[in-house]
Amino acid sequence: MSLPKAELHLHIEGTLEPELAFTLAARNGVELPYKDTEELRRAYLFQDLQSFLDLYYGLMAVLHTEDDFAELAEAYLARAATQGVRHAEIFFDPQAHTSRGVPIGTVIEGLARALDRSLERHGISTLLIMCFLRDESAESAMETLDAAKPHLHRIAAVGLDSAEAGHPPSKFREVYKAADALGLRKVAHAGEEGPPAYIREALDVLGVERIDHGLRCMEDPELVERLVRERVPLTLCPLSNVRLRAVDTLEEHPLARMMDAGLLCTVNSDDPAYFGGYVGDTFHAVHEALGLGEERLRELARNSFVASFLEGDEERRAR
Ligand code: ES4
Ligand code: ZN
Repeated sequence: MSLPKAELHLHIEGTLEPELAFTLAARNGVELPYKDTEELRRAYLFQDLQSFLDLYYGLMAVLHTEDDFAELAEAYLARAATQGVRHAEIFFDPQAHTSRGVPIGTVIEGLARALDRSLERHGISTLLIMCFLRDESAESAMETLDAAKPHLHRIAAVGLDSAEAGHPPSKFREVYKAADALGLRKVAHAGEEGPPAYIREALDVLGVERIDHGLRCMEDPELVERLVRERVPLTLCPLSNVRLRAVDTLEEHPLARMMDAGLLCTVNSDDPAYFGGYVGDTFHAVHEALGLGEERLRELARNSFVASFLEGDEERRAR
């Protein structure tokens, strides 16, 4: 089934398929520590978030030019269209590229080239969310925000990602304040591997309007009550949670319980090239593993538009 849906939790670097990685490696003269795409795919057995991040940042070494970023985004959009995606709010990690000497303008303008023609080519409206790496310093995040200033017309929101434990949202209070003053909207990963307290901090200290993951809110009934009352959307990524071992099996994923509790849940793919499926595949997987019926799947698809940054006519068009 291919319900029209919005994808709200998608790292564009996480859509780098092994085939494209090898193509770009050859084009840019980058030597990869894998013999071929099969050997690379065999390395996709992760113990936790960090073991995934190590491989993920390593493979980004193949991305160099505007063309590379445009091709990466174009490949995702073409694929997303086949999965019923009508709107995509796309994360990117500028620091993972600037730290390798790739200018932030190359990243943003390359991605923007594919995004600008996405509605016409693929029927998908798009916007960009610039993420700060939370395991880097707040100063580095502030420098990144500063460096993005010439490109701000291309950026809708800021986000926070990478290794969560030990890097609470409050570390980025000033950066989010500065982003807010620039008119950017705000989201943050919280409660993926970090505790429920990080979800509260993301709301209270950073002022985010959406929580990415938020899985661990289920350990804190008072927090669940608040998220329900305030209609805070959660961008859940069930296949990611299985691959990174936040849950043991998809059958044990709390998605159905979270919906029953009244949480505003959405289902997303996170890093689909690494976690075994794009967002349509993810809908299919939760249908099979959790027995979510058609009504629940429709609710998830509807929620994805409600939780998106689209409003009014734009939202009606996308649905
Ligand atoms: C990520 Cl699954 C996940 N969690 C945190 N940061 C990320 N960056 C890319 N994928
Ligand atoms: Zn994520």
